[in-house]
Amino acid sequence: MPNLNPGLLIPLLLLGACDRAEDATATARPGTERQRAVEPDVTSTPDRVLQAELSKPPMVPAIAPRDKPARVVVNLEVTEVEREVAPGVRYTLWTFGGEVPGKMIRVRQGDVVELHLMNHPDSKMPHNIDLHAVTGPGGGAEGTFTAPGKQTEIVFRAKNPGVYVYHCATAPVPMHVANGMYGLIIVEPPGGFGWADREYYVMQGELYTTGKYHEQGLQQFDMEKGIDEKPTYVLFNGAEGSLVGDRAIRAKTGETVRIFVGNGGPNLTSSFHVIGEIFDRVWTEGGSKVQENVQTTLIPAGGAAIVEFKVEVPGTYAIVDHSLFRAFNKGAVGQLIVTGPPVPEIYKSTHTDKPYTGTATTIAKAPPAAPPADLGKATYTKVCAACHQPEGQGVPGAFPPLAGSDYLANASSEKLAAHVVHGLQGEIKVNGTPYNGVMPPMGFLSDEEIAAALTFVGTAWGNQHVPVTTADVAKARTK
Ligand code: HEC
Ligand SMILES: [Cu+2]
Repeated sequence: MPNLNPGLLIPLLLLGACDRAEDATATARPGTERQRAVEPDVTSTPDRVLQAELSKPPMVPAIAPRDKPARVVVNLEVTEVEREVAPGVRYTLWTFGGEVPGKMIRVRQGDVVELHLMNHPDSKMPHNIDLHAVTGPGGGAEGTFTAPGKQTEIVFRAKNPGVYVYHCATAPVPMHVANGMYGLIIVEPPGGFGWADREYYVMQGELYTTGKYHEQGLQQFDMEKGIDEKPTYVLFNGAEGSLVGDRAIRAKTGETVRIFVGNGGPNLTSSFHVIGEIFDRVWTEGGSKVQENVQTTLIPAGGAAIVEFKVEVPGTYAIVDHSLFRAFNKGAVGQLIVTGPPVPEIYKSTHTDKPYTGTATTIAKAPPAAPPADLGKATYTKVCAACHQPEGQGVPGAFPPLAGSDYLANASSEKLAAHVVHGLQGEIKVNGTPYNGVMPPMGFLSDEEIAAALTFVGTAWGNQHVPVTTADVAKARTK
């Protein structure tokens, strides 16, 4: 067949236009519409259906040279797993593919990506995926809201080349991201990024734990520290030491190293730096422009970059966030170990290699924000509706309804307040249907906000609960 690229693209653009016009009038979910519209193109190239090989960090999937787009099938499983995140410190991470950052996806510009998101039956929470490489509503999040034990599918065309963050976008979104739900997808430009001897995958992210830095044992997520943007840990690849010693990334002198660096955030911007190296080339912000001779590159939360450099002098190079307290006191250190003969014409020294040790830090608390006018409804809309839905109707199998809930009707005001302050988990029944999810503690809300939200919920949608008072909330806080 002659060069397929333009031929393939034109009908697709037309289909894309029809698709949008249809969406404006139809009530069907956009994900389904998009998928149907893209289909004819892909079935016309059945010989080019490929199964994507995803890689565990710090490895990067290889990509075979290809002159035509293909349909690439990506299977990504979400699991919630307890892991060691620092020596003696455990945390329940929410993961894409069992890894933090999530398994890396690599496709080519123009490929049609068929992404299946599977949520493991043991998960407690629903999850979804927003890929920044997607052109479409929510980056795919709307089409991939997946309850535990379910799977969903989206199909998208990878239109723009570069390296892109993907992340969970299920409410409360920053909590899902802080728990580890972020990763990178590479959309390879037609000519690739050029030759490199080694490619690695490094991603920064924050952890917010109720305990202090290095407090031992299983730690819980601390919403308040998240809101204050004061992480307990700032980490590369999900755990302190995940790129150190035996697990450091490696190269030999004379080789070119390319690192795809992402920042999951959810809050901080990374000042990414390799101590003792200069980035020969940086694809700033993961885009198409190459900057040269860079010491430190900024990587925003939800952003990425590609850094590339030739290693010339043997030794151990620390990879840091140059906001240095994060490196020395919160875990943001990795290592690149370069082996080879000494190169005295570039650098001469007696080699010393000192470990980094951290010390505990105390985190200041931010003052609470001023309350808005219609407090009950505003709080519900801002905090509760993400899970319980705007009309209190809930999500089957995931979030119980509040509208017409017999559980709510029969619970005392103090009990309801306690659920919001301390969270709620373990099986409960609402109108005869069992639910076994996790409502996170929301004690970061003020007594006034909690009382107003519960009073709103207790009297909206035909509910007839007595008002919940700030005294009820204050009492619940002491328990
Ligand atoms: C992150 C999602 C999430 C958010 C946000 C959330 N809830 Fe819940 N809520 C749940 C889950 C899950 C359950 C069921 C817990 C279980 O199975 O034990 C629940 C249960 C409840 C119940 C008892 C069950 C029922 O249907 O009557 C009430 C009342 C409730 N939530 C009120 C609220 C209020 C008020 C807010 C806002 C201040 C809120 N929730 C915010 C997830 C959430
Ligand atoms: Cu999630």
